[in-house]
Amino acid sequence: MPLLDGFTPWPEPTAARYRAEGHWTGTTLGSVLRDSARRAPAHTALVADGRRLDYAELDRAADCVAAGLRAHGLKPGNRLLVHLPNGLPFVLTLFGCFRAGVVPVLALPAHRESELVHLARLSGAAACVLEGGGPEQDRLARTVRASAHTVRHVFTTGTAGPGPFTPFDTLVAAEPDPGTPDDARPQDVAVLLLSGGTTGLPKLIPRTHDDYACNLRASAAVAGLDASTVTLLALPAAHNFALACPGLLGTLHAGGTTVLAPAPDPETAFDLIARERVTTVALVPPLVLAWLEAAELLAPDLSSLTLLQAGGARLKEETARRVRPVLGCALQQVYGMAEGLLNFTRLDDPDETVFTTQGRPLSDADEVRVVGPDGADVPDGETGELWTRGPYTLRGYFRAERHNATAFTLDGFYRSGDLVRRLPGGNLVVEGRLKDVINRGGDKVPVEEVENHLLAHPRVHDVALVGYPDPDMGERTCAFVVPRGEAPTRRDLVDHLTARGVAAFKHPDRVRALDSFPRTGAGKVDRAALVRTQNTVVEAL
Ligand code: OOB
Repeated sequence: MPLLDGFTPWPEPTAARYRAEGHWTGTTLGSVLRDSARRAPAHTALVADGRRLDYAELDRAADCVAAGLRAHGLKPGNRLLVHLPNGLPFVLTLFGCFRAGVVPVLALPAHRESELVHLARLSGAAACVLEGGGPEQDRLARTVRASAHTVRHVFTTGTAGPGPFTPFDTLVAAEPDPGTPDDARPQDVAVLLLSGGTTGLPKLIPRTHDDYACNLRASAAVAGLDASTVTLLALPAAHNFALACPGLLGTLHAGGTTVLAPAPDPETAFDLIARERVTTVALVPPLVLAWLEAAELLAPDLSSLTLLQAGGARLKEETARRVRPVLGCALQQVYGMAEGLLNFTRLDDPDETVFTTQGRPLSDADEVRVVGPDGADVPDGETGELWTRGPYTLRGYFRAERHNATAFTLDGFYRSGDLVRRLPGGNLVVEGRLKDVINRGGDKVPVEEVENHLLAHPRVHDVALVGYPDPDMGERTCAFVVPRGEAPTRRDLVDHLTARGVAAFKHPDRVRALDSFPRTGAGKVDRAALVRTQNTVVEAL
């Protein structure tokens, strides 16, 4: 029996096959760390916030946090909203949850109260862990607590003065009962990830212990990780790519060392790479570009670096070709989604494959269909929508019955909304998307959500948010506005979104006023025509 209502399990015969074929091994994520700690207790597991923790220390700290969560009345299956930057509290919270059977809901650091309130309500969070220590963080914590009635505890990190929140340190200081078994089962939901790929407000993606363990194990293998690996976590650890593809969890599984970067900028990262002899890092394409530019200028010591993974948005071939000459390491393209399916180019692939494709599925149990508008498979080489199912791909979003009815086929394929081309060797090329999401350099901007916020502005009569091509980011956003009276400026709209607590990456890069929108024959806003207008404007500038 699944512990969580609102979670769609795999059909039992499919689950039995995944177990029989060894994709699901009956492990929990808490034991991934315990196993590595048993193998090499004194090996450095984590470098974070100026501290170094070996595996034994991290393992014990995870037990303390699990005990702390239990002591605060959190029960297996309860949800804990986590909004933390890359740092020790994030890792401790995560493993405390895995061991106590509490389900972390991983908000991104860029999220603000609009997103956090939505996530707290949607998940029915019993508690939150938020960053503390400043008036801005305090305000955020108060808003989240006040707007979600299920929230019983708010834990805050940092050194805030006396207030209505429980210091995170009380969790770390809890004394675990020796021999307390983990409260999690392999088939239970281990974590709720955020979808970047759906229309409307973010959806929650349940990932089970078995499925996520399969994800991180296979990712660690395909990226060639072992105990000598030193991974730099430059992207937010709360994002699937940095968390488990292979990222933090894959490195812990391999018995390597993870270095948490407080920020992904080249200067911060280059220092850490040289100091910690980092071997592996994952980046989104705009960061790959920024690193290439900075490396040419600064000539940093990157001699330890062997692998750069790039994913989250389409990497341009010209950029891909510069990686080895400039950074001196191999490139691996990763095309993944929080919903599950991961594609990687392989370390022994020919250069052409690595430069021009987004790789092929991770597992031989991944089923990928590329289909036309009629739902029939298109031949290799032709573009169609990617549908997928497999041992680590969800069968339904959490508590989203209506959306699930259209997001999945009756036989359980997830309709990704991505337009891809499959080459004869099985590698995929991402060509575009059907879904209403703008991919701003790896940050996913949900069009409908932002439009709804903008419509609430008193001088916005109608609005359409469209993406336009950008050489660095892939795409940026332009809000076309039909004004009510005097047209609002970009600053007006950015202030409006900031006041509503909307993450900054969702703020429009440009604002254009129009008298009316071009319409399609069916009367819908003709977004394609708007994109063309935008391109004309860009050229005219
Ligand atoms: C990763 O995950 P999400 O959930 O933030 O976004 C998924 C979407 C995909 O459906 C696709 O539209 C796009 O991001 N995407 C790519 C891509 N990788 C992701 N588009 C083109 N080329 C790529 N290499 O973004 C994610 C999750 C795990 C690993 C890597 C990325």
